[in-house]
Amino acid sequence: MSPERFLHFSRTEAALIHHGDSFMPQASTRILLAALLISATAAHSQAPVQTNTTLLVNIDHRPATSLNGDWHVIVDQYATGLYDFHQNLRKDGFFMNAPFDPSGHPQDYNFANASTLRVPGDWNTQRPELLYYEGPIWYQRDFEHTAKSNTRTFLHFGAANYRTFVWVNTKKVCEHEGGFTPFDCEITGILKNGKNFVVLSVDNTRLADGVPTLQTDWWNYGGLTRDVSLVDVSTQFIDDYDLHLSRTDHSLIEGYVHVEGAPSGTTVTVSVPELNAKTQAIVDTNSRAAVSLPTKSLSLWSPENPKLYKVEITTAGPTADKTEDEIGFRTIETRGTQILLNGQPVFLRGISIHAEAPYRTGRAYSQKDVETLLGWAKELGCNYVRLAHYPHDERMTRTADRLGLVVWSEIPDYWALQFDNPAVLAKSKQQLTEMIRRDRNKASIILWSVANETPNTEARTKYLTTMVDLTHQLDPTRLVTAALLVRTEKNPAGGTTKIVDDPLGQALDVIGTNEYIGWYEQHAEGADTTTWDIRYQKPLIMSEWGGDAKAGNHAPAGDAHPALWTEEYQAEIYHHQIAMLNKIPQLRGTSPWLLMDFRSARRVNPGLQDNFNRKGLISDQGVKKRAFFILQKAYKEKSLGKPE
Ligand code: GCB
Repeated sequence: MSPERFLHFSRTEAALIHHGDSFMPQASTRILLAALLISATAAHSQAPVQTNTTLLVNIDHRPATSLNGDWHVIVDQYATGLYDFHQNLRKDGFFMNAPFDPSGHPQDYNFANASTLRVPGDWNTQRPELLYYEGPIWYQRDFEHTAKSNTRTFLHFGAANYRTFVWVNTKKVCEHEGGFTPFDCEITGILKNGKNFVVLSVDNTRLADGVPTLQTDWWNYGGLTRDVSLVDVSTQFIDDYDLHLSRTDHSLIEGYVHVEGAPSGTTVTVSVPELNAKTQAIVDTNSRAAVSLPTKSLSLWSPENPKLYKVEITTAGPTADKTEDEIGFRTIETRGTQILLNGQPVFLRGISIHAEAPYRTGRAYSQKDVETLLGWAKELGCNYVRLAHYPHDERMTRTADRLGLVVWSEIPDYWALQFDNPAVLAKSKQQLTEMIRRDRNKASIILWSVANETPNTEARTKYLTTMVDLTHQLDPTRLVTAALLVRTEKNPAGGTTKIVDDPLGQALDVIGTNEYIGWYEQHAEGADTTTWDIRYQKPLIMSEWGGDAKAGNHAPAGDAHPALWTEEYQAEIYHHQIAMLNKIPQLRGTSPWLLMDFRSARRVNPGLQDNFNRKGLISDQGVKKRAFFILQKAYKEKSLGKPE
């Protein structure tokens, strides 16, 4: 594929940023994400693309008008909606949504007559001809609006993969890069009473300088993959807060509330009615109030007791705002090689999960998808899930909160990013910031992961150490991890030694390592003669291990050496791995690869893979493979791993 193709929308976008006619600067004065990015921009010539300046949190508890449903779409492989025949930016692009007049000027598009796609939902699994599509698709829909005084209105996107450009009533309102995190566009100034319309273009073209980059082992599902809504807030509104338990005092809730647009001196009230606890705090010149809320008889959140409290946050004054959340309170920290949840050592019995929809395939987005996936994790005996390799739908972390599953949440710093490219670093920082901002009040999340299987180079280590530092800075209450590659050497006993000494480990609180003994290397029995040399005295999570099996593909009964791809061979891998893992003293968790088969363009072996990675313990059609029951037994009997 030519580099031209990858640049397709980079150019478009660069042009759009300077397209004065249709670009409306954000009204918001808050420079949350921008602050990070501006510093990156100042230092480096290549400007990152993020232009949003605010991001509402707790969106699922706010009164909102859903814009889910059928949207008109135009598949625009040549970006004709933006460029004329000489590749000049069009003034009459599709964003104008001009009505089609058969007797008027010839026009190559007509949204009113265009076919539709469902939102939320990737486009690939909605139409057979879009399964492999990578490029821009235009979306359009009308919506009604009634102006209210003292109100600001935002268009909120749960996620859109990968780059999105948004116009309302022909004015460009925002753009966003990153396929798995939420973003807002403020549209207050351009809304009309009555009928309005939104036109947007989503482009899932893979980019060499994207996050993730060109290679991934998952399907590049494009489109408006999560909820879209219209949210009204008052002119001063609670856009962000962090309420968590103090590590040193398990009866004290602390944190902050940020009130966008609030002058210094504005009062914020935080209360937990069930605990009869209430406090007031005053916002400073940064519109932020430090919160300290003592409680009595607080019941700590844990997998055994996933207690959530209703928390009310209100502001005073003429433009008062109010929001309610359900929050669990717990602490997470490390002590030597232990992970302490609420001060107690814990072993994480986990499974890795992709956001692949069970049964129908495609990107998971619904409550049903989430409950099926997490329901299976519970059935397996898990107290932990690794949500790979990007932030999942917010329903996932909400439901994990409710079900009592601790979560490893990750940004797609996956494989070989352009680690020496500052513009890429800015994109990673942006996605990390958006992930933490959305989910920082979820008790389930204990680990932020900054990367998966990255090459051990100086540039990589510098880049990811910067990411770890930023994570600690944004959220000092949680642990930071990454899934590292390990080195292999022959050992004197004739087996292999796995050496964990990736320099990135120095920066991490918890070491994650992936290994595929029995699949990409050695036979399953190789695990019996493998020893581990871990050069960090920190907790270790075996964040991936496993192998492929096609559900229903069985070895002959009594076969002592089942062939690869059979359920029996996958089961062998699990047997031998479990025995090996139990010999690693500092092992504090595992999340084998993975719960359910998922679509991947790299997996093209006919009859076995057919564009699916088959390392699931469950097939994409919900069929449990033999290895599921082996892991289930180990987890239920607690015969895998020790908390201390
Ligand atoms: C890995 C990757 C994961 C792949 C998996 C595999 O190490 O982290 O994304 O899907 O291996 O199946 O090869």
